[in-house]
Amino acid sequence: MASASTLPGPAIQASKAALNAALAENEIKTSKNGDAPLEDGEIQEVDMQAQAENIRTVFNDAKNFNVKHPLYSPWTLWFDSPVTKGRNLPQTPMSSFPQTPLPQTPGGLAAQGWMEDIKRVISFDSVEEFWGLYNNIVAPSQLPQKANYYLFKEGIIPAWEDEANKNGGKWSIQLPKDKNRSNIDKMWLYTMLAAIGETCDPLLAEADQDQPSSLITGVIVSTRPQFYRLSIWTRTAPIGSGQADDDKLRERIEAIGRHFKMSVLGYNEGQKLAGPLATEVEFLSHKDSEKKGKQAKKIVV
Ligand code: MGP
Repeated sequence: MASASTLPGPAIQASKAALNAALAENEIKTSKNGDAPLEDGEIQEVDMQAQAENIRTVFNDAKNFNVKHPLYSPWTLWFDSPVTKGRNLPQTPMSSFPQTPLPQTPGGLAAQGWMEDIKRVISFDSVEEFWGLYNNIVAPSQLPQKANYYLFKEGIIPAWEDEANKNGGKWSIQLPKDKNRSNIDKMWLYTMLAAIGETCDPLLAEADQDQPSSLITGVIVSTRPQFYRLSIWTRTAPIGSGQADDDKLRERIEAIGRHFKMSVLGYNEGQKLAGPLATEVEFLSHKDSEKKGKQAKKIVV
C-alpha cells in the first residue's frame, strides 16, 4: 500500500528516525556481506532470526521503531470551525492547509459549496501515525462552538454528495455539553478507534458478496453551543421496501447502531438516553437529513 502519510511534528520525526536507522542497518549489512550478485537459479540464504531481531516496533523503542502497524485502510482527518470559514489558512506545522482540491467526481463537484470551509488536515495509514496525530490535535472538549472533526476513509469526502455517501445515512447521538464535557474526548477516541480498527460493522463477516467491505465511510464529532454530537456514517441505508435484501441491510445497520451504543459509548441495551438536549442513538438516511426531518424514518436502538 502506498503511504498516505503527511504527518508532521514528533510523529514524522519518529518515522524519519526509524527510516534512517533501518537504512543505516541495511548499509552495514550490505558492506559486511559484500556478496557477489546471485547467479540464475541460485537461492539467497536469509537469516530469518537475524531479520526478526532487527524488527523494532513502537513498543520496543518509542523513537527508533522501524516497523509500523498498518491499518486496514488509510484515513483522512478534516476539520471546520468558525475560524476556518471563508478563509484560506496559512501552512502550519499541524496541517496541510490551504485546501487540497476536491475529487473531480460528480459528488466532489456537487459538494463544492459545502466543502469550502472544511479543511483537510492529514492522512495516515498506520496505528503509530494515528497516535501521533491524536496526541497533537485539540480535543473536542477544547474546541470552539460550531466546530467539527470528520475522520473519513481516504478518498471519501465528508459530504452527502460523495458517491460513497449518497445512498447512505448516519447513526448519531446528541449529548448535552454540561453533563458530558468530561466524557466527550474519550467517546470520540473510542469512536475513532472503532472506525480505524474496522470493528463498527459487526455483521461484516456475514455480509453478502455485493457488500463485502465495511459499511462505515467515516465518523464525526461536532460541538454546538449546548451539545456535542457523535456520528457514524454508512454507505447504505435501508429504504423500508419490505424486500428481503432491504430487511437484511436494516439488520446490519441496526447491528452497527447497537455496537456504537453499547461497545463504543458504553451504554446498556435498552437504556433511555433522550432528554433535554439529548437524543437516543438514532439512524437517519442522508436523503431524509436533506429533507430536514420531513417524513423522516428514524431507526432507534
Ligand atoms: P449539520 O451541521 O450536520 O447539522 O448541518 P446541525 O448541527 O444540526 O446544524 P448547524 O446549523 O448547527 O450546523 C447543517 C446544515 O449544513 C444542513 O442543514 C445542510 O444545509 C448543510 N449540510 C450538512 N451536511 C452534512 C451537508 C452535506 O454533506 N452536504 C451539503 N451540501 N450540505 C450539508
